[in-house]
Order: sequence, then structure tokens, then C-alpha cells
Amino acid sequence: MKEKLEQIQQQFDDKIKEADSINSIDALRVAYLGKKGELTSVLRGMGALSAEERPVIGQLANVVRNHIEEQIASKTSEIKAIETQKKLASQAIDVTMPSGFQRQGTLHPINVVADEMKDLFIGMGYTVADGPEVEFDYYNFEALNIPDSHPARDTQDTFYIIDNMLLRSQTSSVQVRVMENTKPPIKIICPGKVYRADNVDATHSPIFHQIEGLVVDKGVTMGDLKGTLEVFAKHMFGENTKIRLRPHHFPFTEPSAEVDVSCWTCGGKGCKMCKGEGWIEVLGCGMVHPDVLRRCNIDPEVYSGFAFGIGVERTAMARFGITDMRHLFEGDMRFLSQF
Ligand code: 2NL
Repeated sequence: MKEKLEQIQQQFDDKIKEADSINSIDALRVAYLGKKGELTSVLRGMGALSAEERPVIGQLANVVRNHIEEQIASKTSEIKAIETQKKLASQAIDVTMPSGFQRQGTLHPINVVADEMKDLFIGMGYTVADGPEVEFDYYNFEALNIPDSHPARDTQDTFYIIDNMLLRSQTSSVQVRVMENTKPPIKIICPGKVYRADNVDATHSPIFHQIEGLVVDKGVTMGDLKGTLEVFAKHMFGENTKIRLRPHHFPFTEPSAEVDVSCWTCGGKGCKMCKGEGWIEVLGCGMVHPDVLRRCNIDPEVYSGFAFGIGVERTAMARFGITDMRHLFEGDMRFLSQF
């Protein structure tokens, strides 16, 4: 029986060397340790042994079983490790390989123009200020010399949320908040979405984008304003662009002006683009009204300031020759992919 056990171990050792999968190891386990396995059947025959032989053979059988179990365990982990390696190798991806065709997006023309304007003003030392789009009527109107009785307050013109809150109709509200909290010098631009209860047509949208600018310091003049707008106009519409300021009225500035730039298509002679005028209106501006400064605890005897407001959609339409504002909001790729 001793020989039989040694033979079993020898046979097992030969077979396990050849085992190359978890399945084949399982088969070996069944063949040697299972109920009908080789080792089990030897152990079953032990009853026929003499009293001296039994413990000797019993011990040897244990040694063989332990040996087989250990071999199975170590071969199993060896094969598992190899299988993991194989799996990793087969799943490896080459991150340097070119991908399939991806549709490349483009910047929206509103963002192209807004980014350009922001870059320009940041380059001139302005900081970008941000504020809420749902605003108190105080910051949108009252602080800007637009009293309760003013027609701009009408629900026809603005979206009210509750009695004293609305969707801001201009980003001036952000500038008021900055003036309340900052001692001059102040030099900011406020880009953002604004809302007005307009019906959609070729030149109107209830949501549009604005960039307002504000400079408050000692000795700021209308000349500073005009020089700044000249730099802006040349940057956006070309080196040869001229500007003109036409007197206007805004409640929050005094004096106020609308600003035209010479037509970038005909250079001022008059064409289809400028409807024969030679000039195209692009923004509004003025010197900050002393009452507006005072309300923000800035002494108008000491400080003065200028402000301007630019419509981003209008500027984009002008720059790219877009004739209908609706194109900017419809998300049609045939239109958008041109920019
Ligand atoms: C336009 C052009 C403008 C301002 C905006 C402003 C802001 C403060 C004080 C004074 Cl906090 N002014 N902003 C000034 C002039 C024009 O926007 O066409 N608006 C209706």
C-alpha cells in the first residue's frame, strides 16, 4: 500500500505539471481527492491492514493528501496570476492611437464676440464682476434713478418674480453692488445675460447678453470715456474705424450719449449695411449720474465716473453681417458652424 500511495503522488505530480487551466486543476482535485478519487479509494482499503501497518500507512496517506492539496492551491494561484496577466494584456488600450471621427464644436458667435470684448477690457486693466440674474428692483431700478413711476418698470418691459424682485434688465445692477462695497478707484466690466419682456423678432429677444463697463476715480472725464470707446471700436471693427457720440438720455448718466461707429463695410460713404447712413449705432454711455454715486456712498464732489453698455448680440450681428437675431438662438448647426 505504501508503494500505491507513492505511485499516486508520483502520478499526481506528473499531471499537475501539465495542468494549464483552472478547469484542469479542478478535474485533478476530483480525480485524486474526490469521493471516488484515487486517494480516497486507498484510504477505504485501510480496514484490511494490520494494527501495526495502519498508523504508518495512515500517516503517509495524510502526507500525500497534504502534498496534493498544497500543490493544487499553489498551482491554482499560479494559473490565476497568468490568466490575470493575459486579461490585462488583451484589454490594454493604446492611448496614442488616433480616435474615430469626432464632430468638432465651435464657439458660438455670441461667445466669440463676448470673449474678444472681455479680453480687450481686461488688457486695459478692467476686472470682471459678476452678480445675480434674479435681482431686487432696488439694484435694477431705484439705485439707477429709475423710480417706481418710471415706464421701464412696467411688467410689459420686465419679468417680475415677486413684488420687489425681477429678472435683471441690465447688468448695471452688478455695478451698483460693486460701488456699494468698493472704495474707488473702480474699473470693472459686467458681462452677462439680461431679460426684457420683448417679443421675438429680427432685432429683439427676451434674453440677450450685455457687457457694461464702469470706471470711477478722481478726475475721470468724458474725454477718458471717448478715448476708451475709440480703442474699443478700432479693436472690434478695424483700425480705421471712427466713432461719434450723439446726445441721448439715460436716467443713470448725465450727460448721456449713443455711440455710432463708421460703417466697416463702406468706410462711411453709405451702403446697404449702414442703410446709407455711413454710421452704425453700437452702444450707449455717459458720465455716472451724481445721484447714483451718492446712493452708493461715493461722494460726487470727489469722484466722477463713466459707464457704458454694449449689446453683445448686436455687436455679433454687426461683426458677422447677421441680419436676423433669431439665428443666434435657434441652434441650427448649418448656421453655427460658419463661425
Ligand atoms: C444702453 C447702454 C448703458 C450704463 C449703461 C451705467 C451703470 C451704472 C451707472 C451708470 Cl452703475 N450707468 N450703465 C450707462 C449708459 C448706458 O447701457 O443702451 N442702455 C439702455
